[in-house]
Amino acid sequence: GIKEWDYSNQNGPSTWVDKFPMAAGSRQSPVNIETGRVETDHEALSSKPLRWKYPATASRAIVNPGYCWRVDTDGDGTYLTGGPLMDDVYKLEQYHCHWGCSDSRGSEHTVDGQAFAGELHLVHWNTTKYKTFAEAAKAPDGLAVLGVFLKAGKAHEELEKIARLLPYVSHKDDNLPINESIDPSKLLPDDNGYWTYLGSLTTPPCNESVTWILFKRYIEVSHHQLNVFRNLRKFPRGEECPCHENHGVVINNFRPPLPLGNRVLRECGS
Ligand code: 1SD
Ligand code: ZN
Repeated sequence: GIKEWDYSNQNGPSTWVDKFPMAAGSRQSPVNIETGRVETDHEALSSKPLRWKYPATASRAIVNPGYCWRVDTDGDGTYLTGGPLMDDVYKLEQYHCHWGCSDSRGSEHTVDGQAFAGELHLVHWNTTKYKTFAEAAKAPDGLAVLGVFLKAGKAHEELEKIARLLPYVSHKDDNLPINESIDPSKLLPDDNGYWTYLGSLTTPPCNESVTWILFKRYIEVSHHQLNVFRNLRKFPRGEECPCHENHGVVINNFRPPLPLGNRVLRECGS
């Protein structure tokens, strides 16, 4: 199939605005983080520390939507609150990953122009103000995404559990229930210093509904683990890849940075 959007030359990020007008907005993500121009906002951000809780049983199913891998979670008992989110309580909806064709690219956000090998996103929605994920996704304060940069290095134990499941969801629309405990909190770095700004979903329809919280510290994953990600297919089982581009594997599933414009990037912690 012909796709509404993807990361190819024909339907890639520069064309998304044609079908998804929100992608042309002034609050888009990702952005480049210019560390020299970040505002240290100790008072406002650290008065309420960022806090989260994810039960080890939260990870319910692993899915291949044709453009990444995604773990759907049971939001019950999960929360993310504090920091830029103030007193609102957000629930975990899913987490997924973006990566490159090589270890030198793949993240969506960049830091002083430097890309990482990948970027993990934990997607949450505001249960204090909204009734459903869909409703929250349309609101300016509806979603909060925790971002974690991945750097090629030593193998990551918790991500290895995911890497071992990926061969079972190798094709688009494959879906596998998770019967072991995969703990999303073990995917976060040890130190919780972060950058935060107001942005959007990085995939169509690019709703401007996300409070982004990006950890300053990266986590390490092995080159082999990244290669397992790079083996996922963009097409359903049994369907021949109609394009010759990259033999139909999911790689370079990242949107390049957009202008920060008038927005303020704040930091908390080191
Ligand atoms: O790319 C994801 C997309 O897959 C979907 O999960 C969406 C939430 O509905 O979030 C975007 S992202 O902005 O977290 N990359
Ligand atoms: Zn994402």
